Amino acid sequence: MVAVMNRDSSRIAALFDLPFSDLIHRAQTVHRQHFDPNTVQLSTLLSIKTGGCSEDCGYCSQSARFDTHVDREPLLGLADVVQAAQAAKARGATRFCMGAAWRGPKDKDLDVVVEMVRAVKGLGLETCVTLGQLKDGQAARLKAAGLDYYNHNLDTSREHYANVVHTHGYDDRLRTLRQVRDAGIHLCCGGILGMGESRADRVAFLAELAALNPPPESVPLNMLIKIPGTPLQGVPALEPLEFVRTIAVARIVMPTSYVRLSAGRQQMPDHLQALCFLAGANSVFFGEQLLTTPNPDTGRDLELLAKLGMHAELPVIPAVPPSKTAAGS
Ligand code: SAM
Ligand code: DTB
Ligand code: SF4
Repeated sequence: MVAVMNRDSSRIAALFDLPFSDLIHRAQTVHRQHFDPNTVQLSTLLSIKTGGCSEDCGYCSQSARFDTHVDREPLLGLADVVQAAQAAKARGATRFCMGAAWRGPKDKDLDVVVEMVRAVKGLGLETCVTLGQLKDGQAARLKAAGLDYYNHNLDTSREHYANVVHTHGYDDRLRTLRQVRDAGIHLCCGGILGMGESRADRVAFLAELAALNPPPESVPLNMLIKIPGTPLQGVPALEPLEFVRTIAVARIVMPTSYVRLSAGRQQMPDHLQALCFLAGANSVFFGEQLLTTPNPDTGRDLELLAKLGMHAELPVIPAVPPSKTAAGS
């Protein structure tokens, strides 16, 4: 079935077709209008509940339906989470993202996560969670606890999603995104490239993200990590320059969003990561582990940033209101 192209999709397809240098120039120009091009935002991930997930997402190590290297573990305790968040802050991360392998949280699980969000926020870090589909009222509870971002990816085009996931659908994803927005939480929403999708799927995927109105504040773009035991373990690798092109087009169509160069950096040489930054990526996951797979050592990352003359984004210090005596005397 050929997807119908609307005006936005045609514009996005035309960007993909540009000569590489022209595309990168356009992306750089847009990037510099909205961001310091030499600053990268650092987020650290922690898997707070690993494995045993009921869903069948064909890329995921954590589905109970596939025989992978990942075993099921219980929800972490508050003290372990606080310790990991403190360590992330000490290394220079400004956001702490907690991920759970759930179709969605039960209310009793959410009670625990709410305490985690409150505690991490209390350390002066931005907070993010990715817990799957939400039920009515759950987003408001997370917002009240101090949640800044909710990560929930569309992952690919609507059409290709149905080839990769069968236990829930694209409209379920969109419903959770709406609940998150309605609760006043920032959206972190992106996807995975290299899942055997066509360029038309990548065009449709970016069109969906850009149409979220406003687009997600944070857009993680992951290169598929091929997990032995999953249905996508043998999918042909995406051409790296096509990955860079996708980042550049994302930057152009979502000019004020942070675009995160996400999973897959461990497998990328420095010069490919540099091209991704040149294309407009301005955020990474920082820390030696993603959820169930390795990420580059923090030492290697700091060296790479130094080689490129780039630096980590500093925490946003909340403004202190003037005291009554200072203002009044
Ligand atoms: N269960 C929740 C959900 O599905 O939204 C949260 C966790 S899920 C692991 C979060 C995201 O990680 C997925 O949407 C996908 O984009 C990314 N991801 C998972 N496995 C991956 C892999 N093997 N390679 C690249 N990205 C992956
Ligand atoms: C996102 O888009 N990428 C992160 C985060 N959101 C939760 C997860 C990447 C997972 C990579 C595979 C793993 O470590 O299991
Ligand atoms: Fe993995 Fe999330 Fe899908 Fe569960 S819902 S299988 S954790 S991607």
